[in-house]
Amino acid sequence: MYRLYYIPGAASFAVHWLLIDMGVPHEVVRIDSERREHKTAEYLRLNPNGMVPLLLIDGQPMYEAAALGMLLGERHAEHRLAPGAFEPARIAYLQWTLHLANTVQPAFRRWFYPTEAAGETQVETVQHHARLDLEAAFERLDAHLAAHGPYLCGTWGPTTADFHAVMLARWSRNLPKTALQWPAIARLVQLMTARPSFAQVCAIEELSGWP
Ligand SMILES: N[C@@H](CCC(=O)N[C@@H](CS)C(=O)NCC(=O)O)C(=O)O
Repeated sequence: MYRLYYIPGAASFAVHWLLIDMGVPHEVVRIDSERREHKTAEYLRLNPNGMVPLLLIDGQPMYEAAALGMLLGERHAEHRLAPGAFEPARIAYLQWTLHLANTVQPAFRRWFYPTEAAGETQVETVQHHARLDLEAAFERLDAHLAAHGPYLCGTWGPTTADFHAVMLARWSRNLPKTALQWPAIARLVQLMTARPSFAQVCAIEELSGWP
C-alpha cells in the first residue's frame, strides 16, 4: 500500500498524478505548509529534508519526486510508463528524467525560494538568473520535443518523465515567459493534461486554471 504526503501543486504533484493515472491503490495525506507540518519531528523522521513528496511504501519512507516516478513506473510496468533497461527509449528516459530533476527543478527552487542561495539582499539577482536558466531549459526541452516528440521518449509514448515535465511546466505559469510559449512543450502539455487522471488529481488537490 502506498501513502503519499503532498502539498497541492508541489513536487508531489507528479507522483500523485502517476498513482491516479496507474489506478494504483493509495492514500494521501495533505500537508499544511503554512502550519509547517512538513517540519515536525515526526515528519522529519520520515523525510529529513522536510519536503514533499514523501511516499510510504508498505510503511517504508522514500522521497525525491523523480526517483519515485521511476520506481512507480518500474513496479507497475504494465502501464509502459518506464522503458526497460534494454529498450532504446531507456536512453532518453534516464537522460530527461535526471535532467528535469537535476537541472530544471533546482532552477525553479531558486525562483520560488530566492533567499536560499544568497540571503534576503540578493533576491532580485537570484530570481533573474533562475529565470534565464529556466528559459534556456525550456528552449532545449522544446527543441528536443520538436525533433523527437511528441513525448520525451518520442514514439515510445508517455513515460513518467512526461508527468514530471508537465508538473514543471505548470510551475512556470506565473513566470514572465511561461513554458506554454514554446510550441512543442505546449503540445506535450496538451497531450498529457487530456488524460482523465489530470483532472482527477487537480480536483483532489483543488487546483484549477491551468493549462
Ligand atoms: N528534490 C526534491 C525537491 C522537493 C521540493 O523542493 N519540494 C518542495 C515543494 S515543490 C517543498 O517541499 N518545499 C517545502 C520546503 O522546502 O520547506 C524532490 O524532487 O522531491
